[in-house]
Amino acid sequence: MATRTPTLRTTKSARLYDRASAILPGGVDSPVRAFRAVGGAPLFMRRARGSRIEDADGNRYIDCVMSWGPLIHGHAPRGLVKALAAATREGTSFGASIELEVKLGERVRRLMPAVERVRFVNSGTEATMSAARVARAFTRRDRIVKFEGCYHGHADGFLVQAGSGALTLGVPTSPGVPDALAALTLVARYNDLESVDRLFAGHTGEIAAVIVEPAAGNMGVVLPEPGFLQGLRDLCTKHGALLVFDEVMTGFRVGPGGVQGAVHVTPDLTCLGKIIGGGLPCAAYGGRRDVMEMVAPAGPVYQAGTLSGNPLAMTAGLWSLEHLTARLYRDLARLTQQLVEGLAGAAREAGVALQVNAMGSMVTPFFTDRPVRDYESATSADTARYGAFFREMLKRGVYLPPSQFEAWFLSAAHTPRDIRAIAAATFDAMRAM
Ligand code: HOZ
Repeated sequence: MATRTPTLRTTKSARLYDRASAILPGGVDSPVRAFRAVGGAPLFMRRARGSRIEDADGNRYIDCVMSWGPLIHGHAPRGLVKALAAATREGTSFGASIELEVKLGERVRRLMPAVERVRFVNSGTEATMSAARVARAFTRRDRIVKFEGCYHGHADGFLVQAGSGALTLGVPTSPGVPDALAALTLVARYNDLESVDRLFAGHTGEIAAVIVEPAAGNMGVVLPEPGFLQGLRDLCTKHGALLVFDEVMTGFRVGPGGVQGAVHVTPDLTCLGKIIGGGLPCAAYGGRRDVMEMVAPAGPVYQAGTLSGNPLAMTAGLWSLEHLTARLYRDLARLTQQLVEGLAGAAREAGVALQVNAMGSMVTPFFTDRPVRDYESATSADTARYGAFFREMLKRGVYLPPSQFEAWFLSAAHTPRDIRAIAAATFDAMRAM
C-alpha cells in the first residue's frame, strides 16, 4: 500500500467528542482514548474488519491497537461472528451455570496446566483484585508486592506506581486510594530481584503475594531478563508468598501457554483477560487447586458476578482459544519480526533514536537511545516525539496506541503487506516530525 497524502478529515469524530464531553467524564469511558498523551482530537470508531478499522468520518486505518489485545484473530472473524449470532438466538444471559463455562475452563487448563481451577469474571481488574483477595486469605497476610510501571487494572491496591493509562496521565498513584490501602502495596523494580529480596527482608511474614506482568506491556513492552521470573518463583517459595502472574495481556498471546509456558516458570495464581474473551468482556483468575478452593462457595473468600460466565463471552472466548494453532503463532512471529525490523530500519534511515521491544506479537518502539528494561528506562523515552509520530502515522493510515506506554498488537489478519505499509509510513512520518 502506498502511503497516503497526509491529510485527515475528522469532522464527525470532533462533533461526537463535543457531545461525549457533555455526558462522559473527559468524553470517554477509558482515559487513554481521549488522546491526551498524543494531542489531537480523539477518534470515534464505527466499524472494523480483519486488520482494518474505520472511524466515524470514513477514514480507514491499519489497526495496531486491536482493542488492546483481545483480537488475536483480527476484527470480526467470520466464524466468530457466526458463533455469536447462533449463541445470541439461544439467549444473551442466564445468570446461571452453563456448559460453555465448563468447556472454556477445561480448554484454559489444557493450555495452561498451572490453572488447575479457574473462576470467570468480567474484566482484568476483577481478576487481579480477586486474586489478591484469595492470596491474602490463603496466606493470612496483607501485603502485596508489585512492580513499578506494571499495571494490574484499577483496583485501589494496584494504583500505586502503576503503568498504562495511569502512567500516561501522570497519576501512577491515583488520588482516592486511601493511604492505609496504598501502604499495603510494596513496590519493587522490574528485572531487579534484589529490590524484591529487600522487601521480603524488611517485611518478614507479611507478604501475601508478588504480582507481576511476566512480560510487561503496560509501560510499553518490557521483557523479563533471564532468571528474573525464576528468581521471583524462588523468593516466593522461600518466603511462603504466592506468585501471581498477570497474563491478562500475554496469556495466549506470546504463545498458547502464555509467558509461563514459554519460560517454564509456574505461578501459584494466574490472571487472564483479553484473548480469553475473544473481544467480549471476559477475564479469569485461577491456579493451584488448594488456593482456588478458598473461593466461595468452595471456600470462604467471597467473589461473585451477575454476568460472569456470560454465554456470549464464553462463546467468543471458546472460539478464540479453539482457533489458536501452531501456524498462527509461527505467522505472528514472522510478522512481528518484520515489524521490528521495519521500525528499526526506518528509524535508522531517518536518523531517529529508537529502541524496539517485542515479545510474541506485542511490540513497542520507544523514542530513546537507551535499552528499555524497567520503568526508569521506559520513562526516559521522549513522549512528545511519540505524540508527533502518532499524529503523523494517523495521517498516513496507521492507527497506533495513543500512548508511548502501551503495546502495539498484531493479529492473524495482518499481512506482510500491512507491515510493509506500516514501515513505509514510519519512515515518512519520522521525516515529517
Ligand atoms: N488496560 C489496557 C492495556 N493497557 C488499555 C485499555 C485502556 O486503558 O483503555
